[in-house]
Amino acid sequence: MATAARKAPAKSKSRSDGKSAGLSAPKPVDFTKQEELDAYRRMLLIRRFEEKAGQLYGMGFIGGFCHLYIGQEAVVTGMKMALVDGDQMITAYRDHGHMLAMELSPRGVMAELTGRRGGLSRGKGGSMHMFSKEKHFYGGHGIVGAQVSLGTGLAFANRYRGNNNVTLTYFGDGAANQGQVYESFNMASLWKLPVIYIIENNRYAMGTSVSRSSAETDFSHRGASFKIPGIQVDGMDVRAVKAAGDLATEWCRAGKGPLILEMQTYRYRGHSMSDPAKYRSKEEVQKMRSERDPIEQVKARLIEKKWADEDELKAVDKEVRDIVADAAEFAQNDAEPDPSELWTDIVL
Ligand SMILES: Cc1ncc(C[n+]2csc(CCOP(=O)(O)OP(=O)(O)O)c2C)c(N)n1
Ligand SMILES: [Mg+2]
Repeated sequence: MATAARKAPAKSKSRSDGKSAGLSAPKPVDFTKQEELDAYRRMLLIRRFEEKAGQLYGMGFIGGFCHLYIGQEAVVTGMKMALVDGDQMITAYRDHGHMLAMELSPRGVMAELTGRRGGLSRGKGGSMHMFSKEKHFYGGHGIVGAQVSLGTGLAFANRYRGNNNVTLTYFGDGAANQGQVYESFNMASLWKLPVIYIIENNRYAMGTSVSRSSAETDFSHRGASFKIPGIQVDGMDVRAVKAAGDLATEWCRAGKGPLILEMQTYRYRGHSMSDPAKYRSKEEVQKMRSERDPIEQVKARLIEKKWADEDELKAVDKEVRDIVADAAEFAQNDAEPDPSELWTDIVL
């Protein structure tokens, strides 16, 4: 055997992670009082909405699949705070929080969950299939990883049109092992597309933990073969997410191409409503809830800085609960789609 073949392979000098591109996770931005209150209200709306969706599911008003976003609220909230009008978002099936973050109507989302005609897809799409071109929200996708190619296509259209908008393409730690993700990475990097790949690492894909399913568990490195830099972000701290969002949107708008943000987060509920979550301990969930909860973190800062007292925060909660109660009322009483709708919106 030739000697050269026995030599240890030379270490690659050019790692394409965030560090080699001069990137590292930015420090959490200091929020103003208004930003803290805004983040608190937005995250609370998602939390209360999802709690209500869980209840309606239990009561039989919602059928089929329903994946709740409770615990992950800081991710969509912080990222939304970094967007400008016209920026787009696309995600998977754990999507109600993304819709509310993009300001789709709570009534429209809830009525879609209950399959009523006032729903955003006129009651025919359900939890995983809602869209709003007006609000630049492109779904809601049930096929794991499929939205990554679509999000890359949206970014391609933005680049082609030269409109300077960016596309947030969300996917999970499980989806990060899908082949089409890497085909998309290749094209996005080659053509310097303005897309931010946001990997919501909530530590599980259905019942499989990241350590059991992924050879590389640092998801910020997943773009290395395609020269896409990435950074890891504390996805439970809305300020850290906003700081990363600012960095990433500036990066894309400067024409530097795609970027990966690994959001380290956690889902409190099971994978879907039918998951008894036996693959993890109650203590693990309880620890995250009590020590890292994204909403409690903001609340604690607001109180510590004397920017709001308990009564003011209760009033925000009441306002949010009223919005959710109204949406639930509507979603339970609105009519079901007319049977003639069976023959509309069908691609033949
Ligand atoms: C192509 C495909 N394979 C498998 C499934 C079944 N499935 C639905 S969700 C899921 C796990 C995905 O986990 P992750 O990407 O981490 O997202 P999370 O649910 O944690 O948000 C799987 C395997 C699917 N919907 N589509
Ligand atoms: Mg996951």
